[in-house]
Amino acid sequence: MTAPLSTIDAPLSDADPFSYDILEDPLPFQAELRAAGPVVYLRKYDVYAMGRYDEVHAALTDWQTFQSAAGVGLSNFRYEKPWRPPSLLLEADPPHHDAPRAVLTKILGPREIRGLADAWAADAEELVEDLLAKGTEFDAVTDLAAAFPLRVFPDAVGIPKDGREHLLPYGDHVFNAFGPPNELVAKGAPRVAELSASIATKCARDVLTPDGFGAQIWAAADRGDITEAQAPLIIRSLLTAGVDTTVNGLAAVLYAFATNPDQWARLREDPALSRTAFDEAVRFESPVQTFFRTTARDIEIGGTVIPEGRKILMFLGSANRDPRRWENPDAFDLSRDPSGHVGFGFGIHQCVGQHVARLEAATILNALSKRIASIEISGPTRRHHNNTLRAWESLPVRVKLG
Ligand code: 4IA
Repeated sequence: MTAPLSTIDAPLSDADPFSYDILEDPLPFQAELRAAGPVVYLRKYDVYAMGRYDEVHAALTDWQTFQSAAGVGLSNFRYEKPWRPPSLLLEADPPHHDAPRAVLTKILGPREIRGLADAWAADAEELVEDLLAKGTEFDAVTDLAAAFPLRVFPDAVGIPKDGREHLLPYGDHVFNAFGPPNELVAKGAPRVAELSASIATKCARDVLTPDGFGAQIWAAADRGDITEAQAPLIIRSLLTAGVDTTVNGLAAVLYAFATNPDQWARLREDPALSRTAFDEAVRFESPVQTFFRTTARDIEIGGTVIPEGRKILMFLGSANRDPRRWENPDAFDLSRDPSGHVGFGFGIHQCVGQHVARLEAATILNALSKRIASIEISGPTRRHHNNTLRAWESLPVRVKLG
């Protein structure tokens, strides 16, 4: 399968972006990738890669050339059977993509979800009060970043209480499975059948509460906007894409504030900055670091021709730190306008749940900023390694009230 090197005119890299060292700290590798050129060939995986903002942004916008239906992981669905039925959103191109996307765009729209805000604010305040009642030292990952989405999002979808402990491990495996079949994937393999079966049971019409996102997806099937066969898979998308991402997005913003106390002070002065803060954290940390596209035709980029049918790895995290696009990209800075970041993707596949994620983030930040004068890291931090996510296992923090 590997093309003879003489036919590859891109700069070559022997790096493994899914190796332990690069997952632990991807930034030095990303700087090398951007320096090497607009397109680089990764010999270890026989794929192309892009690390600069302009090319990543352009490719995400050009879904006709950079298709998703062959999978957005390393595995090429033209030759390999997908490990689970492909997502009707993420792993689809127009026209198949469009009806499921239109249904979710409406259900998860900014106006449509506004009704959740008051109940979520009360939940966030209760979570913060209960936590502070126990003390001023806690783990910002388990006690906040994971606890809040798990408290509000499964209820918003309307799934039963039992089996919710499967959501994070299932997501962790799905995000690993976009990468190569390395030890991270092997570690998840023993539980795949159990976790997939559990998630599937949550997507059935009769287990969902009558008012949640899940029921609204079934109502769209009743109207004929999507088919009955599509409904459970679209609910599966919410359960796959809606938990680990927001957990790590919240962890990212909490880590950014704990290590940039001046920015926390600014947020306290102007709580309306909470939304900017979250998008800046998504730019800065890029919880979803990478995914692939597949070329639908030969395409020339910066003097390199990528042949039709090839996988190309887009480094969202690298594009979001590209100094060609961002002034002082390694600073977490609330005075910046982070819009245009590709942390939610871009173009027709751009995160359909982004308004939900922003509401979760703004809600928890508002609850915290009312009570907490400062946050600092109080012990050794630990990354969680995942082939796609830039994630945290543990962020011990100490807060001062006020
Ligand atoms: C799906 C890229 C990521 C956020 C994502 C993962 C899974 C799905 C969608 C998006 O299963 O549809």
